[in-house]
Amino acid sequence: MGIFDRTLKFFAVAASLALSGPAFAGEGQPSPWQMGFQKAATPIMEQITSFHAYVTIIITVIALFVLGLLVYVMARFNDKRHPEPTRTTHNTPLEIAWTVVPVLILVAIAIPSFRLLFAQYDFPKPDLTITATGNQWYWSYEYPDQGIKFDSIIVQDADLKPGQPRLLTVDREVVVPVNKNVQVQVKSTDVIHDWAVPSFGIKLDAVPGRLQVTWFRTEREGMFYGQCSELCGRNHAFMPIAVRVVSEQEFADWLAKTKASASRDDASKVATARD
Ligand SMILES: [Cu+2]
Repeated sequence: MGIFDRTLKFFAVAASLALSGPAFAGEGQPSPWQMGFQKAATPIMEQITSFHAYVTIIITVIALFVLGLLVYVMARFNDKRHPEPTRTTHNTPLEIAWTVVPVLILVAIAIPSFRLLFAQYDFPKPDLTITATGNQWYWSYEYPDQGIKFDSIIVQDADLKPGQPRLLTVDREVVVPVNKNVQVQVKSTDVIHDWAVPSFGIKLDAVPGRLQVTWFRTEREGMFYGQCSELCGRNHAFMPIAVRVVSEQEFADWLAKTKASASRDDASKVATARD
């Protein structure tokens, strides 16, 4: 196959992947050759996705327009076709147009942009509060109102069960109920980490000595994965975030089970301490 054929094939594959982006995008996790965002699991992420599409259209139209102007100028006003340079220095209508049109474009971008920003920071009354604390190199979680506290550690490749995604699976997942406002308080014990779950539209730095707050409300049950998104040292790539969204009943069951096992853990710790 010649280089031309190969290039053509590459672009054909790239174009078909780009067009089928949403079909490829994983549910709660990235998928091979994914081009777009992960499927939105919260209203905020839906808003982010549509704002992204809207701005991409504007950018594309502007880029094509400028490209068209350049090609036109090169063809029309080159030395051969236009040997005598024009002496034009001012054109008032044109100058007004190229000032006003960009202003209008910026306003058209600013309005939905601010609407999205305000929606992200418009914290609803939380139904559940959890604390995510970044450590080198794992996350620990706390449900302060339920008295639950645990570390969430990556599962090594050799220990993965069928269906568990590599580099994303943890031993203890965050469990939250569906259709509830979950407030997440993000902290760090050492360096700056970042608690990010793409399908929720969340990415928030965990800064030592500072309490950061965000929230989400998922519309579907399922597993949703994220990763630490601030380079934090040697094992930065190995501290995934796994959130399991379940029904209210399953959440109540999980709470009861976790509380019971936590008190058992405490008892065994006391026993070990005595030995
Ligand atoms: Cu990190």
